[in-house]
Amino acid sequence: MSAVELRDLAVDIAREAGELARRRRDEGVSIAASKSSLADIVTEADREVEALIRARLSAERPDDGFLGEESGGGEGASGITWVVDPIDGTVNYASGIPLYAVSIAAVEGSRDPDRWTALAGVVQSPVVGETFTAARGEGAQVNGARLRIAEPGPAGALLATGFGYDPSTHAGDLAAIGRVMPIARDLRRGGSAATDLAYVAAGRLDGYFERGLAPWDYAAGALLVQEAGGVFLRPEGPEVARRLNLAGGAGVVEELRRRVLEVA
Ligand code: LIP
Repeated sequence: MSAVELRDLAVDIAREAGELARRRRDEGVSIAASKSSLADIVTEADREVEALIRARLSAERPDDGFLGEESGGGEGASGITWVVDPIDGTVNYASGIPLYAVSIAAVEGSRDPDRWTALAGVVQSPVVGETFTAARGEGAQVNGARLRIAEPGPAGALLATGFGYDPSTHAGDLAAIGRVMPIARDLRRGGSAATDLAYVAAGRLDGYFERGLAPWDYAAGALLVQEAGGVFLRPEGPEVARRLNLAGGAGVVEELRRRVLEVA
């Protein structure tokens, strides 16, 4: 199956999954559990949507591997692994904020984000009605329109970031924001990494930085950014557990890297 065919399969599944998520939200959301901290929640819908995605992929591509936020992973025999965040922006979703996305990516070669090659990705925004798609070497689109990253204007870069669920990390993140603001026109904290990355690919944001994302948060969005002419970078640094994730044009990414990591 080609990258385009993998993309098209992911789109079909993401649209069905997005509609399920939206329907469950309208019916009322129940929090199933907290995970790494009280702030890190999972809803019954997260689990149900991931089960739908996993079942559809298993039926269509039984030999592929799976790596999902809620149900973990299974090795495949095909060399292809599906990396899935059923509802990225779970806190938004549980709170009734309509900025959440289904993120599905197909990667090959390894299950290690530093070594895999992303072939296809989709970020589905069910409430806004936008389907962001990319196939390796085929560009990136939103609802069929070609995506291209933007460069900052004279007022500075419109940037996005996020904070982890561990309150003890927030002081360091806020200090990093203080070092970044001199190059920013403004800062957004949307609450969905996959959506932030899709917006960088669409030129709506000039750059994005956030520590400590999970592979399913960025697997699809990173490919969108790259196929839209941008850079997605996870520089090695001292905080291995909270690896920095950067996206944008090359100049913005380098400036963010220097300022967040405090390197010359
Ligand atoms: C979320 C990310 C967000 C980040 C949150 C969380 P989840 O993913 O999309 O950018 O700031 O801490 O990781 O948990 O909603 O799938």
